[in-house]
Amino acid sequence: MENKLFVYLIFLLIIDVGFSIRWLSLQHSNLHWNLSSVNNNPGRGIRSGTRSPCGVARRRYGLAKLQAKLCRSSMETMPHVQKAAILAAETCQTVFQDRRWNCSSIITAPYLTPDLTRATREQAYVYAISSAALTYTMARACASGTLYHCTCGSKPDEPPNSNFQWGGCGDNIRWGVYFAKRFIDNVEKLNVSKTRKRKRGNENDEERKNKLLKEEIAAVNLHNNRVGRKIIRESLQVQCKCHGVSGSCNIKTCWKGLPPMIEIGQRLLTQYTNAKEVSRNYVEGNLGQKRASDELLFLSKSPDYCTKDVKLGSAGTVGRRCNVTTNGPNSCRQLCCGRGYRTLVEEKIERCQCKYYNCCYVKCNICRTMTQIYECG
Ligand SMILES: *[C@@H]1O[C@H](CO)[C@@H](O)[C@H](O)[C@H]1NC(C)=O
Ligand SMILES: *[C@@H]1O[C@H](CO)[C@@H](O)[C@H](O)[C@H]1NC(C)=O
Ligand SMILES: *[C@@H]1O[C@H](CO)[C@@H](O)[C@H](O)[C@H]1NC(C)=O
Ligand SMILES: CC(=O)N[C@H]1CO[C@H](CO)[C@@H](O)[C@@H]1O
Repeated sequence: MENKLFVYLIFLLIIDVGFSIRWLSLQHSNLHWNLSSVNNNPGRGIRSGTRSPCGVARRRYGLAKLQAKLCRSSMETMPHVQKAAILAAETCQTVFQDRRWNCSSIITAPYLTPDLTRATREQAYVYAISSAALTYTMARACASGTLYHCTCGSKPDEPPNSNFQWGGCGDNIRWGVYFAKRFIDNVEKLNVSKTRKRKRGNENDEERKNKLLKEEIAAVNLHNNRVGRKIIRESLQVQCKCHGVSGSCNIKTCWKGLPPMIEIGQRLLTQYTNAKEVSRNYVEGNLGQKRASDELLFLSKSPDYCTKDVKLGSAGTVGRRCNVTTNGPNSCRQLCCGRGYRTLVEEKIERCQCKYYNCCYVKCNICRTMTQIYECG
């Protein structure tokens, strides 16, 4: 464990891009985001902020300075930021659970493994889903009335058709996008401008190259964040409610709302599959100038994630459960990369053959079942 942490720390020192997804570590926090804990502690002294959940989030959960500031000035948004971290992590892990790269590295945030710092295809997905998730929870929070900076989304521009009228309360995508940009993009942008401004005098070639690479990775991250938010906008769907006497649908009101997050995760999976590798020249020349592309972009090819390689952020698939009867990505053939698999027998003890007696009394037997499970060698 210590060894692992040490390795993460080294990578933190070498590559310090990726500040804008460190907040995903809030998925593990149990902080109470209440104002009273801050208001007791105003000012700029050493002690100020130390008791505020924002200060803790900064020190322990890797929030960037800018994010901690935003946290202090609008703390009521923070439960929804935390929800977004959980939502992003769960969605990514569900979508990728059958694959060699199964998104397990998202849970090590704020420590990021190289699969999430080298501007890989996987990183593109994680940035997009994170920015999508934050847009999502904020848009919903506005509609649910828990934030005082925003309310329901504005009425859609297109006219309703004859059998319904716009009403209800739509998810406020505009505000969600606005907040996600401030919370996520600004951190990445700040880092880019900081590296640019730094004096060029004393640095050697190596440092200059390293800096340029960081800027390029940041530009790709920003692009993929934008793709994530765009997917949210495109996922809005018309949702309706009927009014009228006992179940009749005399009056129907509709609004635009978001589907379950997993649908957005699946859409982004398609984008992940079609993600485009771009050259560093392309990034310098095109990204950030105008809207370059709506595809997820990456700079570095990924390994096949078959074998463990800490330097590349590959956990390997040894010991992963696979399925012998399927052709999908979790088939033993694909998941185990041709190394073969072990067959294990698992004994399950369950209640079974349950019967009702009289009205309210259930009696069951205990059954033992043996099932075979398969694990990659
Ligand atoms: C913050 O809220 C939590 C529960 O919501 C409560 O237990 C805690 O005491 C509060 N902290 C302060 C300082 O008010
Ligand atoms: C994901 O992969 C890692 C590395 O192979 C493994 O340790 C972990 O158990 C996997 N997680 C799930 C949910 O299968
Ligand atoms: C393996 O895959 C098949 C086909 O998709 C499925 O029916 C079966 O339930 C899976 N087995 C396990 C143990 O998940
Ligand atoms: C290179 C650089 O400026 N990195 C900074 C990026 O932002 C984080 C958080 O604000 C700083 O701690 C880094 O030093």
